[in-house]
Amino acid sequence: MTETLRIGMVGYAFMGAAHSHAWRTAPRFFDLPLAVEMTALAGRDPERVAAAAGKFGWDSVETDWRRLVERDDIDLVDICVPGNLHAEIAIVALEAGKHVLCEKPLANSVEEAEQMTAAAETAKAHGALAMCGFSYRRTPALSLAKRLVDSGALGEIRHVRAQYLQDWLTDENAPLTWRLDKSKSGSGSLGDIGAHIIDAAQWISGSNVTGVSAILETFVKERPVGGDFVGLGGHGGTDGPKGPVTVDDAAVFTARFEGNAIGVFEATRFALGRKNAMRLELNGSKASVAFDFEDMNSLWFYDSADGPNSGFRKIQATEPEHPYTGNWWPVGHGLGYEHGFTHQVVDLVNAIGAGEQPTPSFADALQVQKVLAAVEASAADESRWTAV
Ligand code: SOE
Repeated sequence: MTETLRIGMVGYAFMGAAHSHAWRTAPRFFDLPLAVEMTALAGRDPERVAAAAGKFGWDSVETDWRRLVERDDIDLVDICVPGNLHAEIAIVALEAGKHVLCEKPLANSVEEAEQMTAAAETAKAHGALAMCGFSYRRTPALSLAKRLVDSGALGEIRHVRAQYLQDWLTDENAPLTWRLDKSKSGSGSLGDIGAHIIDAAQWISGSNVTGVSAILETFVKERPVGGDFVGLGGHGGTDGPKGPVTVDDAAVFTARFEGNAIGVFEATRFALGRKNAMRLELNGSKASVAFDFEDMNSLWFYDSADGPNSGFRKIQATEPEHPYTGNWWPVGHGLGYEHGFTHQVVDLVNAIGAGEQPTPSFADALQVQKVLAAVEASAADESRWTAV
């Protein structure tokens, strides 16, 4: 009989919804080595957590995450709360012998990420496995880009060009939610969405960032507080009290990678008209790939071997041969944002079933955290700025 993996999830807002959908859907479309049970959902507000559990299909609720972690009928703890809570929950869960899936960025500081990575190493020796949720790795077209780079099709990687552009903070009266409070989120656009492109760039190129030169900017210094603001963006009203935004609104940096590659990164939630433009382009000595999440089912590929009349060609990454897609629709009908989270669960459950380290590991996510910290240190060091 198939063994069961009993999930306990902490948090039920945007990421909680995405993860709930993934836990519900993964076993229905993929053959998994373990059955999945959505056992318990934790959140502080009894009414809201009960409503979320009913809506998303969790069997029971807890109003204290510690109670959830202590339960004997929980095998895996899925952390979908703001970054300031990641380290404590993950470490307690790993020490209790639970597997852990933790949303990105792994932590709010390198120190916390190091502690989490150490806890994950210790737990692994006892069979408990930890993974960080950089879900975009599981977008079929990006996975295909990784496959092409690994096959040597691009040759030596020279340029990495990465952008993550959104616009949900452009309204100056969008409320001061936790993503704008450094004590909760660690950083702004940098950690929220810059972390994704740092992870994707390092993963696909197969080399880590070794140094950066950065600028950060906060365009809107104060925003409406009070009220019951949840979610992204929105409008907080113009007459009430305001509080300080303590994170970056935009991050721009150049980078060097191991090997000879150089990179340019940009992360902002102020790029009007760009909704979820997570873009990546890699230029190698033989070929290039380019991707934009706003056209997420496609990967653009330029191969110099095609000769002088070649150009970028669009690969529809929806064929059964492409990563993950064979388990979905019959003839390339296409996938969406939520599928990356489902594939993340599939890969995690497969790794747990095989007793193997899932990726990205906490150590991989610690490397991203080090890049985030280097960007902040570089931006704060005014002596590196050359005035014109
Ligand atoms: C908000 O910018 C956000 O929800 C991020 O927090 C997610 O990680 C990203 O997938 C979509 O945008």
